Amino acid sequence: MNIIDIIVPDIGEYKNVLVIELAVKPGDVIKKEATLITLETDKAAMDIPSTHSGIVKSVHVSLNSKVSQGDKIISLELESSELESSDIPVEIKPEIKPEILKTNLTISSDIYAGPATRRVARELGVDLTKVMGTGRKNRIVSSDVFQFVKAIMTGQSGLPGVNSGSGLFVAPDLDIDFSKFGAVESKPLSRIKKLTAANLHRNWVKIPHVTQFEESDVTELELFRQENQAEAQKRNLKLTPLVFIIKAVVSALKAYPQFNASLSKNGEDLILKKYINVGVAVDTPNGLVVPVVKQADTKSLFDLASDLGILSQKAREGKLTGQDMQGGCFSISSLGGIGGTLFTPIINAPEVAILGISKTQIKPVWDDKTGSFVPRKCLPLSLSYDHRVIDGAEAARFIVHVAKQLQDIRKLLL
Ligand code: CAO
Repeated sequence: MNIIDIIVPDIGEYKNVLVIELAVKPGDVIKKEATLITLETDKAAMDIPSTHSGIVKSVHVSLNSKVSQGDKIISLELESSELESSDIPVEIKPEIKPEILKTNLTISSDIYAGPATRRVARELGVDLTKVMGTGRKNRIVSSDVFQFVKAIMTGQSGLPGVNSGSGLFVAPDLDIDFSKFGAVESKPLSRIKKLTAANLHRNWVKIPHVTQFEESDVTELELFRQENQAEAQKRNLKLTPLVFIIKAVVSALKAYPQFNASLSKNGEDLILKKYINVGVAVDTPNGLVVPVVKQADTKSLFDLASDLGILSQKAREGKLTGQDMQGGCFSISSLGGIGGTLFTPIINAPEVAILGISKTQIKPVWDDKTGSFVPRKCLPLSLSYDHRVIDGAEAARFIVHVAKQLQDIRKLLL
């Protein structure tokens, strides 16, 4: 038997270089130039090819181990045709990784992809565990990697090639076996949850969010609301604070039209809308949906209460139509019926801002007239806005406007 050792060749000044891929195992029949291992330094990734053809008898390195020039990589039983060949010089071309899409590279020996595909993935910084293979036996081919990158760059999810039901980047260490630490149960995400997850993730990553907080003294408003509750009930309606908040938001959208807008596709223009449709986040057993109260600026408090009642009921029964959820200009997410103090809602693109509502609390507020603290009902507001479109000062003016409208019921009803 003619067995030779293939060693790490001259790799320049590098020493103790990390083995990031192991492409062979004992028993493999390999051809000359086949990749044996891939090394990664802080600047480059390089494949180390075999200098001969033959059968791998043993592998002397392991994944994540470190090697230097001269270290044994494998022992190879030479093919008969190789017996006469002498040492073949090997040229190693370091591949400088571009500074784009540098996701955490996850190393997995279970990935079914050839060295060329792996190289493409490395160059683009793509984690192959997230790519779905379309080749034979689900082998990942180069076009799958390009498709994956395209899906991410164009903000699309659910495309072939993106190996995640929700189109999300999954944390690289999610192949942990959690059952090692205790009992677990795996539950599939609902279709709505997957769609919401992909949208929220895209919006969070793509839109530079800032959240501005404010509090509104709604003591008078709450009195008015209670006084009119009986009348609402006669009409089979419920006057919740949200109805008044929609009114206040409509007023603020009229005063600050840049909030009633979307960026154009090329990002060069702001499209100002001359209609006011307000989306309302509704919590349903299957996940979050955002039906839209259409032409909110033309509606009375009772009309708004009626729309809200119908839409939230349809949402909870899973009966919303595409039409019900289209055309929103600005969204409101109210957690006021649940509790909590303040939160940072995520903008519902292509809208440019969203108002979060938390639970009204009784607080001591300083009263200049009496020179004392008096108990007042305070409603916490959180306005998240797209900072590419809206300046901080504009956001502060908008939220103060909303707060003042709610504070002074006469203004609201005008
Ligand atoms: N402070 C104190 N109480 C409030 C309040 C507030 N800000 N907002 C509502 N309430 C009260 C209501 O008056 C009502 O009280 P009663 O039961 O005594 O009449 C109770 O809380 C429940 O209100 P509601 O939830 O039925 O009605 P709503 O109009 O406030 O909200 C809807 C409707 C559909 C928006 C809401 O039910 C819902 O689904 N909210 C969750 C939205 C969500 O999940 N957002 C998070 C999205 S992720 O960013």
